[in-house]
Amino acid sequence: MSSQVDVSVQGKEQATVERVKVNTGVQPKQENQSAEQKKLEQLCINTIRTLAMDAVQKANSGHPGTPMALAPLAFVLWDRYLRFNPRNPHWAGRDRFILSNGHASMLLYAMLHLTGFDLSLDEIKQFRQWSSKTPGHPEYGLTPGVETTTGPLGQGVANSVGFAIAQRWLAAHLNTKGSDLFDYRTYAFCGDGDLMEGVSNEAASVAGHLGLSNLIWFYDNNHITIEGNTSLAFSDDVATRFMGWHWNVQHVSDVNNLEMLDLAINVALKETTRPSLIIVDTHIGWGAPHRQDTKEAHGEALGEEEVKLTKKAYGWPPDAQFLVPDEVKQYMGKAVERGKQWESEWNDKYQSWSKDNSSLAKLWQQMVERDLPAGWDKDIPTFPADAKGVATRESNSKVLNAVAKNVPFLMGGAADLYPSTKTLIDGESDFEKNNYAGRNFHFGIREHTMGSIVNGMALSSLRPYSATFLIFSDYMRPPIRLAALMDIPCIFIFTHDSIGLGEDGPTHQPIEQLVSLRAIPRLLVFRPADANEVAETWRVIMPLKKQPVLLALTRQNVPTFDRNKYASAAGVAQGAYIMADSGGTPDVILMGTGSEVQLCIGAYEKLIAEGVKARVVSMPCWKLFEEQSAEYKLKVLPPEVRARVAVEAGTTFGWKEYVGSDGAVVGHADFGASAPIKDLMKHFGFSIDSVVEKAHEVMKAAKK
Ligand SMILES: Cc1ncc(C[n+]2csc(CCOP(=O)(O)OP(=O)(O)O)c2C)c(N)n1
Repeated sequence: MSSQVDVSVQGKEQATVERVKVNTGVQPKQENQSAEQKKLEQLCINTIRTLAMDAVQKANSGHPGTPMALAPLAFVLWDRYLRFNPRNPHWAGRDRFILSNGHASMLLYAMLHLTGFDLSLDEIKQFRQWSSKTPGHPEYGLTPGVETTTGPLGQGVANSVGFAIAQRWLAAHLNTKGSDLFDYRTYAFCGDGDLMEGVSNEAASVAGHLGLSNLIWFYDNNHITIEGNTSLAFSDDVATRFMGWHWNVQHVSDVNNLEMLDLAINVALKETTRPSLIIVDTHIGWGAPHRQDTKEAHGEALGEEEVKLTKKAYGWPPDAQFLVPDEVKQYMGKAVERGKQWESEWNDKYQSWSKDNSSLAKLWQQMVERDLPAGWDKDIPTFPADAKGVATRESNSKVLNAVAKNVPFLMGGAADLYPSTKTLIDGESDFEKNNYAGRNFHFGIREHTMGSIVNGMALSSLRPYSATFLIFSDYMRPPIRLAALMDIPCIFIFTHDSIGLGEDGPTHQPIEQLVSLRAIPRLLVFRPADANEVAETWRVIMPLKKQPVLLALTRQNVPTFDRNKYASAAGVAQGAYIMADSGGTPDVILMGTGSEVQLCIGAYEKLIAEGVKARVVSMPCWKLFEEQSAEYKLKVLPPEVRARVAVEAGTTFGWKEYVGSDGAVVGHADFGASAPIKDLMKHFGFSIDSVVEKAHEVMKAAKK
């Protein structure tokens, strides 16, 4: 057999073909397999296929065609290469496998079941049903062996870059001379949809730039998406794209040729400077007489008759359902012993490594447990009162650095904006191709993939942050939402958090972003009012093990409040707290967040001078406030006080919840404008006097 991988990508330009051709010098591993072994492998592959067909048919919902097509690839990879321990899906030394085309979830569930993960055949029979471990798309934390939640196309492969970055970082810090504990690889399957999405393009560009040779993507090149043939909307030369991003590209022209798959994987494993893409030609719905190569095979159950005909074509008993032949059970079940052995060898290595490197071992344990080193917060500053104040992006920089000093696994970067977001870790090096130990990341102007990469890093025990302007959270919303869905502790930092950013104008001024981000379930959105609220925010967020957080910070200075006069900023821990109060039942409550708390305080001082009983509630994090006891909430916002004013330089949407039908909101529900901040605030009505005026209005209305 030739040792040259076929790389003629769909007859595209000769140049492409020539450039991709590789003389591998590698012989297919399994060339001399016995006919019996080949038969057994085919039986395993058909079991994967039929389980997927049966599960989708039973649910009458799901995607049968892609698992049927990719079964040989999944089999070869999991049987011959992937290192994992089904009895301990969290084993740190395992390779990571990501199914980015998450709609093909039955492929993953079949693999997990057959290789002995805690996923029973009953769970397979409950595919897509209430409370099963086999949901429509793979969900991290729900199904053992699922490394990340996939389904929104492109996310999985983008996460995989974060996984690969994390491995490189861990290796740089934890591998010692003679010890390669952290040497795992990350494999991802993806389809046309994944590779059409922008986020995967950004991710591939990052991976190629960083030379992540520990990363291997398999592209399911089946020419079919939901609407029909890919020619409807897609004519890219994928190989050339990836070569342009400095990837090693190979092409296997038949997924059913296990030896060619084997060869291509071998070549990818030998690559030392580039990530690998293996383009694999497949036929969706493989073997189904009326459904193969059709769009219907993508997302419709085959139908009972077609299932039977397909099984017949496979040489399978047509009426058997969810059949796992004993030989398959036995053969694929060997993964359990293999995995135990791998892990036990790894554990032995770990024991001797940890004896010689106790401080590294301690650090690693902290990362795994998401614990923080003792004294992690000892350098967080307290900021003295200062009327001129400081922008919260600036105070955040100081606090971030104070925390980073004591938490070595806190790391991150910006999308080409660190001089503005102030998120560089001082004195630390850049994470680059020739320095995988760096803690400062340069994600380039790629916000979407920055979020997805950060998710992948968090899923790999690091504590990552990202940074850009709040307006560009719109470019990052999908990974932020997925971080919340997965319960992973990412830190999404956003600065320039309102029209207060000034002259850059309405394209850069967030209006509806804050409230729309607050609407994401489980995500904690913080908008601290001053430097000390920033400090307290970090005290709250760092110990969180399962919750992503988002910080909205100002470009402009805000006063540092005198905490002898006003309540301690430690109230941030309750999400909202009484910051100023004239005593007794208030006539009016003024509430706000971030840069507008100063307007509430200014108005409060004026109102109490007039003899009004007033209260200011700083509300840096709505969701945290909602989590407090009913008693606390009633204390902060007593229902009998109906005269309430909320102040926030953003849309008014959402504040009714807190001000009630008698209250008023000083906000701005339309787009901003390009002008100096002073003029914007004046024209849009953000002033102490306008808050005082609104306070009088609501007090009057509440008396009626
Ligand atoms: C971001 C995103 N957009 C749209 C969808 C809906 N969707 C699910 S699968 C799919 C088609 C994917 O085609 P392909 O990757 O070729 O998968 P195959 O048909 O080969 O299984 C689409 C549009 C999605 N899941 N995610």
